[in-house]
Amino acid sequence: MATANKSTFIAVLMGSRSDQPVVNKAIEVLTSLEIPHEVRVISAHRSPQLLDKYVHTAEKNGCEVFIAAAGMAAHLAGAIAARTVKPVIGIPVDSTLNGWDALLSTVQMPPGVPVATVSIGVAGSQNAAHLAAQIIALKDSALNKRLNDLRRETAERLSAQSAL
Ligand code: RP5
Repeated sequence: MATANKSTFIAVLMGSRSDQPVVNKAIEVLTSLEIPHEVRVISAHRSPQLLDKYVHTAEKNGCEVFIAAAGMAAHLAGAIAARTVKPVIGIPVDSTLNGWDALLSTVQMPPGVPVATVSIGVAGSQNAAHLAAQIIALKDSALNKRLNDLRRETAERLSAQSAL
């Protein structure tokens, strides 16, 4: 898994290795956009001390956005948001109840401690990476251009395929 250097990076966390197939979609997007990222498996419930240490260390080392994927009682993104004012994006993983449990656990944060929650599963995972990229692009003009190029290329490709 990729490890970021000291400059700005995105931290991608998952609550369990069983979340990895979903998280891989976010990693693919971050890699294709050439955004430095660091990937960790840390559970909010099973390894809370490690989570505490990781969030503070990552922030000190240049993490600008946290992405957190978890299933079931998905408190990972919220637990990160409780420890930092960097933007936190939550991916609800569809491991049980079609992901409804994780969606509600991730999105229903109390006022003042937001988690930007994307849709359930692989589509949400891709969007988490795109949203994180858009946040980083606020201060990175080269990345901003790559994102606009990607939107234009997608529109052109779909336009070319539009005739039935
Ligand atoms: C959550 O519980 C994890 O994010 C995972 O989605 C789910 C099940 O975890 P495992 O039992 O597969 O480790 O904390």
